[in-house]
Amino acid sequence: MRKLTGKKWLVFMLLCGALFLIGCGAKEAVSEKEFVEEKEPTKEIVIGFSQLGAESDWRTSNTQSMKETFTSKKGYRLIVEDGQQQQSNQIMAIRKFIQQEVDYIVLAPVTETGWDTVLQEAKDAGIPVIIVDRQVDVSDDSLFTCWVGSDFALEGKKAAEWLHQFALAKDISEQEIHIANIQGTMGASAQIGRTAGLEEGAAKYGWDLLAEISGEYTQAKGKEVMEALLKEEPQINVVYCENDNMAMGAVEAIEASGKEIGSDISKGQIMVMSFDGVTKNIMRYILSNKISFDAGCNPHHGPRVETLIQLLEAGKKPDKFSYVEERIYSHDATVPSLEVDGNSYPVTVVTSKTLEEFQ
Ligand code: GYE
Repeated sequence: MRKLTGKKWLVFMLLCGALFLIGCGAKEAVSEKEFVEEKEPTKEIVIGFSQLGAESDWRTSNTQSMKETFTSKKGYRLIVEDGQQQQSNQIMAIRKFIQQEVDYIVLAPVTETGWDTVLQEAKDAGIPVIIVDRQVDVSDDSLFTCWVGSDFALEGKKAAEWLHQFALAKDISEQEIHIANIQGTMGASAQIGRTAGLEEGAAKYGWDLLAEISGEYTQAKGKEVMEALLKEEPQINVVYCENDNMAMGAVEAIEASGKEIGSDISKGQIMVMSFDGVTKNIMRYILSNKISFDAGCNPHHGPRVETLIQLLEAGKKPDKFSYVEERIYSHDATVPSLEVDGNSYPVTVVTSKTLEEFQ
C-alpha cells in the first residue's frame, strides 16, 4: 500500500470524520424509530364472539353492544359468528376460533348443557373463555374463565311477586288466576330461571298454571303458540311471556281473537307479563297496558366483557360470576315496590318521559 502524505492525508482524515458523523446520525435515526414503535400499541386483541342468534330485540342490542365496544380503533379485532339458535353451529364457531388462535373466546350459549368437550378443547389451546348472558352447566368450572349476565331466577321471582301483590291490591283471589306460560328456548338459563320463578309462585299462592309451551323467544312463534292456547284454554287471564318478542306475538294473537288486553282481569281482560324491557317500542306497549309488567333484563354487556378482558390482560383474576343490576317496569303504580329474598326493588311506572330513555 502507498503511504499517504501531506494534503492527501488531510483529505483522508476529513473523509473519515464525515463518515463517522453520518454513521452517528443514522444510528440516532434508527433508535428514534425504535422508540416510536415501542410507544405504539403493538398487540391487537383478537376476540371470537359466538353469539347464539338474532332471535329478539334483546339479542340485537347485545350484539350491537359488543360491536360498539370492541372496535379496531381501540386495538381489538372482533370476529362475530351467529349460531342461529343451534348449539352445533356454536360448537363449530368455537372450533374455528381455536384454529384462528384468537386471544379470547366470548360465548353466549344457547342452552346450558353440552359444552364440556368444546370448552376442554379451548382450554387445551390455552384460550380463555368468557361466558356472557346465559350460563353453561359444565362438570368442571375451570373450563371457562368467568361469566357475566343476569340473575334470571331473580327476574322470575320478581314477576311472580308482582303478580301476587297485584292480585292482593285488586282483590282478585289467587284461584281466579289462570296462567299460560310462553317459555323461551328450553334449557336456556333465561328460560330455566324465569319458569322457576313462576312455578314457585304458582305452588306458593295456588294459581292455576294451565299451560307451559315454548315460543323459542321469537315473535312469530309467540304468536303461533298464543293462537293455539286461546283455542285450547279459553279461561286464560294471565299470559306470562319469557321475553318481549314473544309477548308482542301473543298480543297480536289476542287482539286478532277479539279478546281484550289489559290488567282488569276480573272484567275478562287478558293481562300480559313479560321480560327484557330494552326498546322504546316495548315501553309503548307498557304505557298502553298491552304489557302490564316487564322485568328488565340488561343486554349491554360489551363494556362489561371489556373490563373482564382488560383485567385478564393485566394479569388479574376477575370474579368468576358477575351479576348485572336490572329495573322493573309496570303500567301503573298498583305495586310500587317488591320484596324478594329480603331485598326491596322499586317498580318504575312507565310514562312518556320513560320513553325518552330508550332507542
Ligand atoms: O330475554 C331474550 C333473548 O338470554 C337474556 O334471550 C337472554 C334472553 C332474552 O332471546 O329476549
